[in-house]
Amino acid sequence: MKHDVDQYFETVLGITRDAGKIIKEGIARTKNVDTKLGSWDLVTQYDRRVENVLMKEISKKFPSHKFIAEETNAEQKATPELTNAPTWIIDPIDGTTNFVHGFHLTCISIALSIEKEVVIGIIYNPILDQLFTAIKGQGAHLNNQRINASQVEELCKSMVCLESSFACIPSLKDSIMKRTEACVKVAHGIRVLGSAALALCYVAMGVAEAYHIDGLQCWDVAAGALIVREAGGIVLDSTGGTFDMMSHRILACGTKKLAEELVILFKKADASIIKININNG
Ligand code: 2AM
Ligand code: CA
Ligand code: CA
Ligand code: CA
Repeated sequence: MKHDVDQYFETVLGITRDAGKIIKEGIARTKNVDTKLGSWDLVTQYDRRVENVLMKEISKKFPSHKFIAEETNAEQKATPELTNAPTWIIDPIDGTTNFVHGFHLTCISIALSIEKEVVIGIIYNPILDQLFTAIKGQGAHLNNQRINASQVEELCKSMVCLESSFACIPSLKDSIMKRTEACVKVAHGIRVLGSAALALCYVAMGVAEAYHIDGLQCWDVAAGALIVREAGGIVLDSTGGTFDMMSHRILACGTKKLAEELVILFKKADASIIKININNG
């Protein structure tokens, strides 16, 4: 079947902008905040409302398309499975903790996968009215202006975006702390923005050189990874291999050289944990 990707893009862009109004109106209001995996993993009535609106409106236009969406997935307690079918991968609010605190870095992230390849990425921050978009092969844009990833090749000249929330997960904690420490010692600076999707957009527009965290889901990274690549950046598995959005490991950089330096640094950081564990018996 032939797909009119440009038409899918235009249609879902309009739906996304409309859904953004819910976030813009909600950010200053009282929210009902529930937790999922733990006290750091939040969800509000707005996450569910935005997701429902997006799925309902997209289904009306494209009834045969499938969805992988964060809150629906959480309710079903399912492991997300990607098929060859056209599938909209939706994070209704990326940066829920920011949203709950009224902190302005929060967005909708939507990607379209066809034959397991992401061909559309849309990330919209309705508070700052920043719309990041990419269609495969057509470059990356912020509010219709072309954006490009940084050309910086050395970590000592880089701004690196990381995450802190996963440090609450015992299996990830040691590695996150050691990798963060290693970056702190070398990089120009590190930033923890609280939105994976927006951090990837900042790599795409060259204001950050790298973004990394292990533990994310496909809806956190599907759109952002395409936007980084279309901006000329590189997206890898954080072990240095091929990126797979279903694998929970991501390293996005402006340049290949910087990515290589970070992969080596992360390997050394992880090896130091194993040594500590051996020394502690
Ligand atoms: P979310 O806001 O959609 O949950 C910082 O918390 C970043 O990590 C956000 O992009 C957040 O997405 C993502 N993230 C993914 N899984 C998370 C979890 N279990 N707890 C907190 N943040 C999570
Ligand atoms: Ca969440
Ligand atoms: Ca998310
Ligand atoms: Ca979310």
